[in-house]
Amino acid sequence: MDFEAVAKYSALHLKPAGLSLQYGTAGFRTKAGHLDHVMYRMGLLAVLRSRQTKSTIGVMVTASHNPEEDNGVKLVDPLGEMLTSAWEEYATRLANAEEQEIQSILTEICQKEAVKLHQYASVFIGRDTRPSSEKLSQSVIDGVSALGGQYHDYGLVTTPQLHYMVCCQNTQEHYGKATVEGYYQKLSKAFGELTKQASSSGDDQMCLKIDCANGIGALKLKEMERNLPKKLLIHLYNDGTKEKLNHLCGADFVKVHQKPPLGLEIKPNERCCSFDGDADRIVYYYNDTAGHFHLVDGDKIATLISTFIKELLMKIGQTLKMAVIQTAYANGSSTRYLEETMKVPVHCTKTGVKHLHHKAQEFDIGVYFEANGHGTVLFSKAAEEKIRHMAKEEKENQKREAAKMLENTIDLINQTVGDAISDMLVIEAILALKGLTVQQWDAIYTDLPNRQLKVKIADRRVIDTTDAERRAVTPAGLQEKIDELVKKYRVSRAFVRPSGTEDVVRVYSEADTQENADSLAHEVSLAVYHLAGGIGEPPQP
Ligand code: G16
Repeated sequence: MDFEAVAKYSALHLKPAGLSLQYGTAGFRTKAGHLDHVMYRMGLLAVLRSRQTKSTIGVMVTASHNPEEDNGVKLVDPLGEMLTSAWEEYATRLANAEEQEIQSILTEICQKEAVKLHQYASVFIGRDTRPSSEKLSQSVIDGVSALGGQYHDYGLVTTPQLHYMVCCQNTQEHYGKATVEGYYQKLSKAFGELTKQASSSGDDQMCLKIDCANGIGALKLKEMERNLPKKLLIHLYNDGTKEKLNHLCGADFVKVHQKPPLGLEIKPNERCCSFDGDADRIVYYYNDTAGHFHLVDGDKIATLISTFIKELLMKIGQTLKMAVIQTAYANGSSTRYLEETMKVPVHCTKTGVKHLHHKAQEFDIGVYFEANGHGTVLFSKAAEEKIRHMAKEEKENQKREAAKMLENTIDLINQTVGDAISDMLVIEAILALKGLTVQQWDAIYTDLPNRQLKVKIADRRVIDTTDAERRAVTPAGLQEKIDELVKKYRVSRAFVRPSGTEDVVRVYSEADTQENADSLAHEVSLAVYHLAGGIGEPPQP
């Protein structure tokens, strides 16, 4: 290893004294000004991971749903999935190392992971539209170069596009072409084929208003639009030309505040959706004729997609094992509907796509979605082969057509990670094929009233959780207090967990009425504030 080069470049990317960061739910995230050294060091780490896996590794500079002033970095493993957890630990150690420790940590990783130093290394780099992202991605490039790795800088891309291209590259383009244009072509073709099969039920135009969170989604949808069939009419809002990223808009804002984003006027019954800052999440919504806002979140997306797939599987007579993976945030009504009405097994994991993704891999077909709209569908190799074979060889027309629909669905879905563009196209196609309006989709089940809040505490690491984050183990007395509060309300549930992307504790509640859900969330917030070291003003109702 060329330690001289590493040291020379390191001196240009010094760590601020006393700063300690953790590789969280989706990589490192904090104020952009604190991240230069982290980016450089993740460039170093990506080279080692690339040499160890003999594959291309991705580095995405983004803080996704966080405010514009923040930034972050996510590492992408060979098949487009999130970095494996053992390497998350190395990432944290490297990010927090003092200057003089970098060399020994790199050496240790190489020894433990049998990294061959002369192995070719390749890193794909992408970034979101934050003003700080360009400079930070240069720091990643310095890290890659210091260790003699090759890189391809894709510049401005959505996070899922980078995941997709890493996967394409490492599967010798079996998954698709490792270019943004290749991504557009693959998805557009699958969408066109799938919706062609809907044309017998009418040639209606599909109209959708999209809030792009003032982020990268707007740029990429504008590029993609010319590939898409004309009958999909999309109108883009919050395209980043005027307002700040994620400010009072975007999927996270809409989901948490349960109200429409700024900058998008909704006429009654119009179908609308919001992306987040790096376009890996999506939620739908509409206003009814009385002007009431209705959110159609990740749980309802999972329900729509899994119902569609299950019906097709029945048509083709396949008994492939399908499951839906959720987190503690999943609305109780959605879990009940899936298990009791749809008879689909449901599993709960910790928050973070990486956890859901791994669980989903255990099934022939794993549909995973977080309530916040982050999710996708995974098809096992065997399931995919069976479906593709039937789509080609099946003699019975009806069965073959259903298999073709499944095949096009597979091609339309970005199986590497949750992808707002791909998910949006899947949803639009399903609605068209099933002839459903957004209201009919929403009416599949009724959400239990719920509330999400944030509490600031001095050190969020004092909260430790268990049971897929549904119970707090520490600090002492907190869970007992939550249990006591939950008992005061009907059909109620609440939990708290430290965020892995923001310096806050998240509180979630559900109850029989919105008033009760709000009141339970507030009381739990107060308990967190008093028992876990709250800072600033106590939470207000
Ligand atoms: C990231 C993760 C998601 C997670 C979200 C919030 O999303 O990829 O899986 O749900 O953070 O995580 P936390 O509650 O730990 O802050 P994104 O869209 O911000 O990358």
